[in-house]
Amino acid sequence: MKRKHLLTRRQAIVAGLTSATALLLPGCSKPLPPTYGHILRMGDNLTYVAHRALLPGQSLVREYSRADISNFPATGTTDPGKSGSEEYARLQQNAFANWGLSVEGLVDRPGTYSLADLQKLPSQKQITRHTCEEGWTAIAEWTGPRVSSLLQAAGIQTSAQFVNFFGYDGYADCLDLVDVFHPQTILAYGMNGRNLPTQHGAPVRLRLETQIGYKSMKYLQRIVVTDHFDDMGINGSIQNGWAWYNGI
Ligand SMILES: Nc1nc2c(c(=O)[nH]1)N[C@H]1C(S)=C(S)[C@@H](COP(=O)(O)O)O[C@H]1N2
Ligand SMILES: [Mo]
Repeated sequence: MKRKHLLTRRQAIVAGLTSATALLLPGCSKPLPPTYGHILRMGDNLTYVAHRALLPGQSLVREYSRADISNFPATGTTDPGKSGSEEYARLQQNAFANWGLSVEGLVDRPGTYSLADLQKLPSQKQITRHTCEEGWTAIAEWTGPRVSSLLQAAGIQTSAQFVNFFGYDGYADCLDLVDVFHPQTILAYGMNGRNLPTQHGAPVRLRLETQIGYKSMKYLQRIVVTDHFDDMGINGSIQNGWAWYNGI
């Protein structure tokens, strides 16, 4: 998909931040997530408020060309089957034929969506830059349906506010609906034209292009739509000292 307004997002942020009054815009009508008001996280709060105020139109991140695709390191968990998840190891043995993404919570049609179900949804390809908090970046092409397509297929209810994501390695995280419904937020089952490799989150990972790398959860198992913010306890990012919102 060719996209014209590639620089809009960064330009909007820079333009907005240089104007001090912009932070006072009443663009963020929803309250901040309740457990997110920690003093050490004030800067992140500011980022969250500024992004939500300045980027109401879900502006797109930059997309690259095939020639830009780079070497791509794998970090964090690189094989849940070898690091403690028997369930994942069993799915692996069967080439993920029995894998399914459980969709729960505030949806009219909760259930398990197989790889074939996800592949039936309209899919898109995007070549984007991944930025890890460790200080490296890498570019790859990702293929899969938008998270919004799945949630619409599942009948997301109007009371929805957040979506919680769970991975086979015990990771848990949550996103607000602005990020969930961003047009480049996808459930990637393909990477660089092949099935998503194990070290990068097989069979399906989240690609959340609007935030830093650790928010793109690998090894997806379950998603739950809720009407309240949940810090996800010790499996979530906040209690481990990571920012819940880390927009780029
Ligand atoms: N389930 C799960 N998702 C995860 C991680 C992880 O360890 N487990 N690591 C995160 C981090 S810190 C980064 S930078 C990216 C790394 O993705 P990659 O291994 O494909 O490079 O995945 C993110 N998602
Ligand atoms: Mo990372």
